[in-house]
Amino acid sequence: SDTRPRLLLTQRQTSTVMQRIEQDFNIPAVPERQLTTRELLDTARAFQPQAILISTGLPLRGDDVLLLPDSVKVVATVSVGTDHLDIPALHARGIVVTNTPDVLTECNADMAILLMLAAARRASEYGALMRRGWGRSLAMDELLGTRISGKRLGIVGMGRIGRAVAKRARGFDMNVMYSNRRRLPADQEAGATYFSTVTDMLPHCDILSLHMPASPETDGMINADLLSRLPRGAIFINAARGALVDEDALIDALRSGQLAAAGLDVYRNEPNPDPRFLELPNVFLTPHVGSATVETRTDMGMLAVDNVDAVLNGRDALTPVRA
Ligand code: 8YV
Repeated sequence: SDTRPRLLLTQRQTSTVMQRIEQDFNIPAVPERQLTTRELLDTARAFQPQAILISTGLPLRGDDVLLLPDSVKVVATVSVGTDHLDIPALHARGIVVTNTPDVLTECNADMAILLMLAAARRASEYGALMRRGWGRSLAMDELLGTRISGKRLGIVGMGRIGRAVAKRARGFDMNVMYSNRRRLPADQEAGATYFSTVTDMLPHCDILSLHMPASPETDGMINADLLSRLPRGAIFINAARGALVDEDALIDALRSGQLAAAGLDVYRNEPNPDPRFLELPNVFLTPHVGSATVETRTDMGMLAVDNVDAVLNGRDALTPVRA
């Protein structure tokens, strides 16, 4: 009989990660698409896994946690964000929870810069024009974007990703500011100026970019009041979490010209974002792909499996999520 530890996969991983998993673990059939919460619980009850590999888009909260079988020792999420999981409930059941910090920092920061450039330089509109048939030279003053260099970027949340964005933005000769619960030591500020509140920073931002986790406290924090404090014609970037934003307020600000443009990788309702976003010409939209490179998704999967391996062998997890 198979003595390898039982691992429940909730979706396929990159080929490098799959090779390792198929060699080292006993796994049920690999799902075609990401499982739903219900399917995860049904499979777990039948398969009695010691470990579960999960990711964003598969919520495991509240009473669902109570329905996990006692066999489960570790839930490893292939993500840095943990807002899809009920951490206290998992800990109360004695389950170790791990995430994948650091390995996706660079790719997520790249995504924020991609969104910023695309929004400022009207990438959606140019793309749409090319597909319609360009046909005639653009006038000297037609469909002009906004210069990035020299502009003021406000970063909300100066963790690992915020700092990586600040570093990149400095390379574009931007003036970088940040707001964070606490001021960072000078050598970690990446040349950015500190504001103790988002509210105080907003009037100084040509571009605003979010880099904090979603939580009950930050839900909808970017609301109509805050958006109205930005200079008129500012640009809004979100490669963090849709739940940080009041999307009605965001759509109003984009329609009224309070915001000139937005670059969004995340939405409140994934994978079916508010259809009103699609009607706005001045938004550049991507489908939650900040970490979606071969290298980073492989690093994330490997780190998740390293965590499972550590816990099932009685060692400390490498990157545990603490209470
Ligand atoms: C997703 C992310 O996890 O790490 C995060 O928090 O949002 C992304 O990297 C990734 O799409 C896999 O779920």
